[in-house]
Amino acid sequence: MRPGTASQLTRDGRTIVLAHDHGLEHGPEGFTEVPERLDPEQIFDLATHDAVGCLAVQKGLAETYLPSYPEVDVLLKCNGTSNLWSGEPYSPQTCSVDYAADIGAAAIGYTVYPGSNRECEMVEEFSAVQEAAREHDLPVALWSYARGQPIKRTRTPETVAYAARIGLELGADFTKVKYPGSADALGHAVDAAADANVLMSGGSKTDDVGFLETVEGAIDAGVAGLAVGRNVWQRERPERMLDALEQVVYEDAPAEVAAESLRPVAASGDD
Ligand code: FBP
Repeated sequence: MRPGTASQLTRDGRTIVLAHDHGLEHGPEGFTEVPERLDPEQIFDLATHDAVGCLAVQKGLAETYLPSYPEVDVLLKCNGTSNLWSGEPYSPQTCSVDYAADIGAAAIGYTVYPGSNRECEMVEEFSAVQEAAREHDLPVALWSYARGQPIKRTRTPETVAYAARIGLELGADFTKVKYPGSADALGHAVDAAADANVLMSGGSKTDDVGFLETVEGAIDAGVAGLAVGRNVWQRERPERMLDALEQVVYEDAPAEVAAESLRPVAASGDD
């Protein structure tokens, strides 16, 4: 990481990346319970919430919708794969950094699958992207997800800590890792990443308070924030979850206090 670059996306050292590359990564199935969110305008509207440090999307969404939302900071995912692909994990580049900068990206995102038989290609491709991002003074977030034929278990504390360390070694400003199952294990990953910022991946939608408790534990463990998708936009009232996350991530509020934001306010009839 380059000292100072990460601060372009953080508030007092923390951030929430609203992840919405799922249309490519997971396909329409991810929208079954919230079909209205297939409309990217709903997501760009959501990304104007104060809690959101930036919105992670692929270039198609950025090209189409960013011109109408100049107030949204877009983290452009420069590679990606569909769920239809069933080979050894690999994520081909979908956008150059020059093009991302041209269309107004505020940051660059890239996935590497450490442990995949195609890791060498991905690391080489990421290295070129990271250096190009430096030329444009854009922060870089690495999605570092260990998976592939040699990886038996993708979320052990050691595997996730290794994934976090790889972000520091490859020069990412933020390294997004999967939740390794406990705050202690996440703390181990934070230690392994040293001065590089670790972001916790949100994962599939869970219950409200349970998710906020996990986030509280992650903040206590030293992560710089979250990159979260489904646990926000798959909810009926995603802005309420962002209200709650804002308190936990930026204000160190306990989960049970922040969870009050998820309750309907009877007096205003806002339910
Ligand atoms: P979620 O918070 O919904 O888990 O999103 C985080 C994310 O990294 C997305 O950016 C990406 O589309 C997805 O998870 C990939 O997850 P996986 O490869 O495990 O399906």
